[in-house]
Amino acid sequence: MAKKQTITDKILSSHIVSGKPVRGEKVSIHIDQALTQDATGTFVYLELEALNPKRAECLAVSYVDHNTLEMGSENSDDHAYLESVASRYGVVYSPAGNGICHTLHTEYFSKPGATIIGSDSHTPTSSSLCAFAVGAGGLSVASSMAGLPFELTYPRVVNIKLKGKLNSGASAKDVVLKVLSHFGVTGNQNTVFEYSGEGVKNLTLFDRATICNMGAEAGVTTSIFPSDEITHEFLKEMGREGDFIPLFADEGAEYDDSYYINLSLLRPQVALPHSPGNVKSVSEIVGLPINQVLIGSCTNSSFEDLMAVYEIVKGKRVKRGIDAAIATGSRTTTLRLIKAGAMEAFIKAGFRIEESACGFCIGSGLSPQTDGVSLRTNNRNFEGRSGTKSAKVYLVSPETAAVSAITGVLTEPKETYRRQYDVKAEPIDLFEREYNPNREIIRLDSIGEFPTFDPLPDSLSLTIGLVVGDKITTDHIMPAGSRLKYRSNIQKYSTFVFEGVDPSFSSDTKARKQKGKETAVVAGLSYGQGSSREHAAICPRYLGVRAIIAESIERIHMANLYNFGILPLILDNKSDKALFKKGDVITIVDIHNSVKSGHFTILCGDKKISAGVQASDDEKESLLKGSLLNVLKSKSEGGKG
Ligand code: MIC
Ligand code: SF4
Repeated sequence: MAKKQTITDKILSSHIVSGKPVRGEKVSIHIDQALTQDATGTFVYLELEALNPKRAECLAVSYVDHNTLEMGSENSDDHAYLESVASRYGVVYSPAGNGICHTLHTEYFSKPGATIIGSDSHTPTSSSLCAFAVGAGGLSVASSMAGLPFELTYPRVVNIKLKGKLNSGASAKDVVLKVLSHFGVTGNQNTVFEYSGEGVKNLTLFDRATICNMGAEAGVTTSIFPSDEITHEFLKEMGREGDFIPLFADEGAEYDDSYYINLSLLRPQVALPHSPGNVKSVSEIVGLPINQVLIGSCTNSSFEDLMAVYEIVKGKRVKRGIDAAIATGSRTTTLRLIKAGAMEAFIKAGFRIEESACGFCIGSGLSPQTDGVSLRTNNRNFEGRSGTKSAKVYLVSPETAAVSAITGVLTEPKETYRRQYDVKAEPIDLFEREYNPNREIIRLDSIGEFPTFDPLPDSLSLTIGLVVGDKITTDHIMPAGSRLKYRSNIQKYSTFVFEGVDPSFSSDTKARKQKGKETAVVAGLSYGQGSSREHAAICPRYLGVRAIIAESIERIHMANLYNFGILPLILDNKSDKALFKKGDVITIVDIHNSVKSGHFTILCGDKKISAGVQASDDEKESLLKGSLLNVLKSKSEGGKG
């Protein structure tokens, strides 16, 4: 009898190019769609240029949504490059102002059964439409665009069963905060959360999008909802009925684990500073004084989310002293809100209306006051990400944010504000679709030189440049906010590596490199969680970091380390971390054989410490050659010769 399949099994088995569909094994899959955003995108396209296919081999969309502030010419220079290179390779282009990549991709491109790769960790938002959408480093996205398969570990699948219906002020954000409080933000690599149960039909498409989006905070590969009548209706409304296919797990499919949530019993939740996994019920901390309320981001900026806000704030005013702002996720939502009369109500209530973009979520504007308390509907509250190191960011649903904006303190919403409206979504022609192989690519000042990466030597003597604790995020490694505009210039951006952790790290590491000496960083659990930014590997590598020695490393960051030739050494005994001190000089010998066997011995003074690298053959090749780009380039040159 044929094996009963999960949704994950169904999509992956129809896309496998090589490898066996066995949990924990590496498989390569064909990719149907790729998305990029500007902050990671300039590098994706510089890499695509290096690979130089005739044109993008899959449906690819380049969104401009992160760096839209344009304080100085850097962002505009990047946009000019992105527009021209999109035309050159036949990539669909979405200019600044259209909205956030994940919201737009869900509205206009994602479809049931598709495989999607994106240079952004929240790409799983598109799995709300029953696609298999994963975040990845830029080079992995560029190679998918060049037509190469994408390698991943065949995931374990956790069934999250929903029953009942949300009420009493709870909404989708509270569901995913509950999931995060149960699973935490570490130790969920190579896992998919598949949602099922009768409660699923009570969640709208954008409720599902919020839940899939924040699965990224748990570190899972993706989170998937079935393709049902809600999916069908959504695609019809967006003029894409032809993209619909029903898709469910087989009755009796085998899961690796399951978790139940009764939506009817769920109450509003809040993630406390500085982690999305630090969750409590709002009722436990009601009355907390706040300074700022920000509603929007790729998590809670849909029509339904903002109409719930409208129901709460219409005819009222934001409390004096509270800085309150709203940003829609896309132009589609903005137009619909205008038609429904909600924009007028927001303006009269005293909200600032922001552009449809990432904005405050990535610390691009609206940084809170010193020590300020900010209530936000976005998905990450890492220390300093808001642009104010001393600020405390709390993550809540749009309902909780809206009632609190009126009272001026954290307040629990008690009723249901979600209703049905007659105003339907209207698809708009927002995208530039052009393929001009002769298009001249525009390279203005912001676009720096792409660094080169020398192969891995057989022995290394490295100075421990930094020892850090658990849950070091990519925002710690490569800050965004006001530094984001240097993303296309590694020489400049690398001056900010670990800025908030150790301000002299960058200059010390670079000075060491100039003397011919290289560096290692020692970390605890879950190193590199958060964003997909490959700059968190490229910039340290540029400064001379050759190894990360850690208790564990998160999936996307691990792939970025392989892609740019940094050794990710996982300690066999976690307690050995205590043996390393900043300034120690370590030696690693017989590296080439160690990469092949996966077993390393690190010599630190008179101590011998064992560590491992669990890489696939392709990842090993990338480590040895110094970067995946070197591997791909040598293959294509070999092919030509
Ligand atoms: C984020 O939410 O951290 C970002 C900014 O969208 C990143 C991508 C980036 O760093 O450009 C992500 O999630 O991958
Ligand atoms: Fe943009 Fe924030 Fe979403 Fe990242 S999490 S894509 S910065 S809105």
